[in-house]
Amino acid sequence: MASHVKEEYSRNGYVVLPRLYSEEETALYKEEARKVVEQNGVGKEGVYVGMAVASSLFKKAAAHPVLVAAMKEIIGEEVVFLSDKLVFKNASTDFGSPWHQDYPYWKGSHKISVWIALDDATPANGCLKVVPGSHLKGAAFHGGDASDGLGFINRLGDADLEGQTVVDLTASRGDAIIFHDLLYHASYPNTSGKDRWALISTYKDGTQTDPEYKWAKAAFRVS
Ligand SMILES: O=C(O)CCC(=O)C(=O)O
Repeated sequence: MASHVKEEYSRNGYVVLPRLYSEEETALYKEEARKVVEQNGVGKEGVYVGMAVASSLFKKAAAHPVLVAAMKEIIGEEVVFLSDKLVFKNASTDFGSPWHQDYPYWKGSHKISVWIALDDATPANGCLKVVPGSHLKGAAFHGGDASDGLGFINRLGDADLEGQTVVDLTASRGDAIIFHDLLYHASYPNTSGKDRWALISTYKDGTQTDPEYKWAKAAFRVS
């Protein structure tokens, strides 16, 4: 069956899989994520890396067959899950993520991430925003000011965004947004007082050799 996944991903640098996870699955993941946060905390950055290490439920989520099929279209036959993280925003952890590409964090081969909504996400509670097609510009210099202590040490500067078309990616619980590691993306602060939790999982082409990634503790082939 012809699929839009590869074409859309190649053109825009991202593609949405609506309702990849059911209401029940998403509720279960949020509940499990809450337990992980209670046990480990997320600090001021609102980020907890290693959900699939903390719970086998997230390992299972990472291998969802529809997601794996989409990844295979984009990556090829050998799809490896590397790691995942919870990005947690609520009334007290309300940061917006600054504009960046993910590539400076990964290095080596290109990685593909999937942003999974554990809550409905809008500009009011911190949904993603992207510059469609920006992945075609190549790796940008990340010289933006990172002195606010919120993490995200790699930041694009204002000039990189000048004149660019920005699209808000509102999402429903269970939606998955697959995106290229060169896509310019950011997220809104959460001004709603309500939760905006997202699970972000990262994959790579298993045929590519890479530096040793210490953070990829739960890496496994999913295809
Ligand atoms: O979920 C968010 O608020 C954005 C996270 C993000 O941009 C990232 O982790 O690369």
